[in-house]
Amino acid sequence: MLDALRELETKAQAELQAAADTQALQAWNQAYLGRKGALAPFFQQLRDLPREERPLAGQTLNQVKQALAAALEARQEALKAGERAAAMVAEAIDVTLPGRPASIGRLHPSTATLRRIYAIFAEMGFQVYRAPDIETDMVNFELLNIPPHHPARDMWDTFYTTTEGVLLRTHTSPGQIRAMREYSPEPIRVILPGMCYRYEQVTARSEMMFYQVEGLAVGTEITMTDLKGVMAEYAKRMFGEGRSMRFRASHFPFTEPSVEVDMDCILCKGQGCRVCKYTGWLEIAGAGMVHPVVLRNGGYDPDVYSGFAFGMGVERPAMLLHGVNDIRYFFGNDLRFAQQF
Ligand code: FA5
Repeated sequence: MLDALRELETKAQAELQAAADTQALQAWNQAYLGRKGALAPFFQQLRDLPREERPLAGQTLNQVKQALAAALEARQEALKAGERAAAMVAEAIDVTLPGRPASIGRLHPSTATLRRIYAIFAEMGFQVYRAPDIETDMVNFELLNIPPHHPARDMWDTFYTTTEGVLLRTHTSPGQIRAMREYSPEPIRVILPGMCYRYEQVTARSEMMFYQVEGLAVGTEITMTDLKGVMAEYAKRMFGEGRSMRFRASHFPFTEPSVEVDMDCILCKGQGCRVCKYTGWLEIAGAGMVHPVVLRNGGYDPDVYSGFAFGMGVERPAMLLHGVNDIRYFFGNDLRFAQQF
């Protein structure tokens, strides 16, 4: 029996070393150490041995069983370690690769331009006044001296809500009424920035939504000279020293007299180019003295008070400053454009 046991141990050890995965180990375990395994009959035989042979045979049988169990455990550990090592190689992470940089947000080009404009007017004593994008027909048109039949409504047609008389503002001028009604009879010096909306053919120069900045000054001694000085100062600070200005007679229902404010073309320096349509001049704002009817609608007595107002785009000057040739880039949501600023 002892010889047979030794022989079995040698065979079992050899098979164990050959087992290459956990499945093979399980099969081996059943074949040798299991209830019906190769060792089990030896325990039966033990009972049939002569009394004097039993201690040595029993001891040897236990030794073999323990040796095989220990060998199984060692083999299991070795296999696991091998599997772990293989996985480390197969799923290796190259920690020397540089990390992906966190992307840092930046200001939208319109916002950046707006902030430049705020800074320029802040130094001239203008505060920012916020007015709503959603307006009533009354404030967007009627109180600005544009009654329902007025032809200017065609030029400033907009998008309407399903609520009668409520629309998206076409310009920032209705904010004039809101600021005047809040401050009258105090003097006012504000700029009113914000988004405007128009039922407009979208082209390289015209969007259906764009920013404007309105300016409004109301007091007892405000004259056209103040308007000219403020516009000239703005042009100089925004577009550089040595600007020439031109004030062209124009018409807006809410100002009287009304002007278009032009400056010499910054690209061709007044020589004439494609951008200024070979005139040498670029329009930078519509402006004028606040119409007496509008002053009255805002709560100021036009015999005592006067004021000037102007309204200008934001994307168009940004296009000039940064050499952008199509306004549609501003709200096209293409990061390749926005990231250049
Ligand atoms: C007005 O909107 C008047 N409310 C301006 C004003 C205010 C005059 C106060 C007098 C007193 P206008 O429609 O011209 O005017 O627009 C003013 C500026 O807004 C334009 O010079 C231009 O820079 C910008 N703008 C107008 N329409 C568009 C458009 N579709 N896309 C981009 N910018 C536009």
